[in-house]
Amino acid sequence: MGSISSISSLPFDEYIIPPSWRDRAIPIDDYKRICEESLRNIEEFWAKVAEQLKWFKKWDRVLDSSNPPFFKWFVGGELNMSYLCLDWQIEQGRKNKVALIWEGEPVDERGEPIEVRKLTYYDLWRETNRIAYALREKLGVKKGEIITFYCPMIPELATLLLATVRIGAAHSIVFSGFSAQALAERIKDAESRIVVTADGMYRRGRILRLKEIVDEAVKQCPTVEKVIVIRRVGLTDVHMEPGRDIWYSDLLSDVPRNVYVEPERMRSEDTLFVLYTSGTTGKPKGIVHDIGGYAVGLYATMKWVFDVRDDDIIFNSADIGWITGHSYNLYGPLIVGSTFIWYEGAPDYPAPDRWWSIIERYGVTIFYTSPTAVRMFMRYGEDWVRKHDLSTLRIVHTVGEPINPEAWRWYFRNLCRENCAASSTWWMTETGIILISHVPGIGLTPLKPGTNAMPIPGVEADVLDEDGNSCPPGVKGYLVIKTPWPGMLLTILKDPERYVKTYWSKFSKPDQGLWIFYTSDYAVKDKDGYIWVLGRADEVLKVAGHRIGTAELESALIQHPAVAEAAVVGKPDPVKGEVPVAFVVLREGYSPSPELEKELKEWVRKMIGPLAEPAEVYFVTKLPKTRSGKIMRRLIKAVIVGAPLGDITTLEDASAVEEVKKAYEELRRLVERK
Ligand code: 6R9
Repeated sequence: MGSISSISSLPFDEYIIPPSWRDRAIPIDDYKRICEESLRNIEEFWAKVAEQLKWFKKWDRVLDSSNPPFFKWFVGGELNMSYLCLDWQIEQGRKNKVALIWEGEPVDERGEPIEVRKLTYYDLWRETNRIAYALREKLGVKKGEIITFYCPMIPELATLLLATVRIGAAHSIVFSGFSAQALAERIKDAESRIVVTADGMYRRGRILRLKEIVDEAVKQCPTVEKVIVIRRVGLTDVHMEPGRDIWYSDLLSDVPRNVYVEPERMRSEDTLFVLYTSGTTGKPKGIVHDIGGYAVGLYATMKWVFDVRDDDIIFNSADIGWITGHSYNLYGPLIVGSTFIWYEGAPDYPAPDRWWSIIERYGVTIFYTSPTAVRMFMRYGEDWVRKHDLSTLRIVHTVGEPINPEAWRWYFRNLCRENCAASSTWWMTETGIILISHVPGIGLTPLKPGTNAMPIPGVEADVLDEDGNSCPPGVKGYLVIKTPWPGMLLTILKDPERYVKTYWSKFSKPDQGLWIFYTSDYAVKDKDGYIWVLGRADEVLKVAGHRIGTAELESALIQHPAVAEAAVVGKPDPVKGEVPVAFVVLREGYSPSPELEKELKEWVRKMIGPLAEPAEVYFVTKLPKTRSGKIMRRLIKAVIVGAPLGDITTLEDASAVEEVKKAYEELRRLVERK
């Protein structure tokens, strides 16, 4: 089973120290002392990390708390992310070091990759400068504007992003699996003048025509003036709107090879990027990240969580469209001057050992992936893994959702040969950086299958009950962060109120100067102080590690002419962790049918993207509601997971108990029949 079913089944008392890590192992109490020491003065602590980076101008204040919860890090400081990722690395002697190894999806008849490109720090630097020049001089890109990217994982994207931030603009990357509708919404919110895309992309041997999706989206976006198109798959019939669309190669054709663009001096608290993520309403939130705090947080976590050394080869399987791609598949690896791999395509193309062949081919030492991927490979079986020499691996971490102990054990045995540091790293789009994990770069505390271990130094986390009291070991509560940290979000784009309400209202006590960040996750601590995140406490699903709000799904469904009302809940799934399941009330004149079910699934696919497609659609005559008219998702959820009604009635309007029971029984019969 994918999800974590019960707290009592968690292996709180299993302690594992991989043999090759014995000399880097530290006792739990020693690690706790390091953390306590760091928390005595977090400003002093983080300033020491920040001093290791290169600033154009040093900060005046480490942490500005004058307008909480709008915390600002390293105010007065000036820096540039593109400079740190490229120029600074070259200054440190990495000019000819390979930065990015890129492997395209297509293979030859032996299954070997046809396209591999290796770009050094100097290659990236040169290309970035040329693009920066073109963006600024030819397209008039201004400091502070937001460019939207809808692209496959190709090297041009890396340099375009680095060029964007070099000249002080910000990016909003939209995952290339999102629909035209979802893309349009994000372009409009960011008010982008420029959108970057490719003609198409490869996925499982097929070509997806990305530019067409952008064309459809841009129709609804009056702010868009230019669409830059990278030629990736070589389609010959791409529509190019005169005056609006420009090929990437044409944009660069007359830019001198050796042009140098001085990196813009950015303030620490300026915006590096916006990344949209799901919340509890139908409207995605534009999470805004700063430059200074983010750079410092990334630098620290690359060293502590990934223990990066100069000869490491990092393979992170996350797409750039998610925060894990931003932080640990671009900026993180570059800011510490490492070599990292971008693989363009599907993990099981042409066969379920594509990733293992990549690890073998390049001698990957650090692998970062998701529990969903691990469970998918468990299904394919161990033989695919055993065919390959994975002995170079020394660290294999996961992210995105809780990892069930069984999946952890599988990869620890089969990928790690029981000899790697293997941690489930907890963090969020909002946190920017990993906050809870083992930190082999500082010292490895014993591993436990499925745990997130303890907060990194300089960060204080806890598990609280509804009243804000710390939960004793073994008791489930809400995960909170009790100190500001570098890398934290600045705000929600154009919606500071929602920022305060969503993250800082549940447990903060402003009158006492107490600001507590609410994560919306359930968690439990064990007696060693290890944290085990159990899943979301709000109406947000994690489908194959991808965050998707039930409200977004519901709002997509009710836009279909046949749908009067809809409720969506998550159902545990053995591979994806969770999948959406929809309960739908039809309008007059429509009746349930397998065809309509299929149509509604496709509708959601088209409105949001393939990852949002409901696994099942149930047609009901009415949805269970409280007296105040709120849909009782908890009840529907209980039906779906086969849980007794039990404590649900106590949570809701007591006078409705009988009705609630009836609704529960009715839904249960429906679900059991299916
Ligand atoms: C990085 C990322 C954030 C949510 C978060 C939590 C879940 C992430 C986890 C984990 C258990 C882990 N989550 N990592 N749960 N163990 N190691 O995934 O960001 O897409 O914003 O999602 O993901 O529920 O609240 P994002």
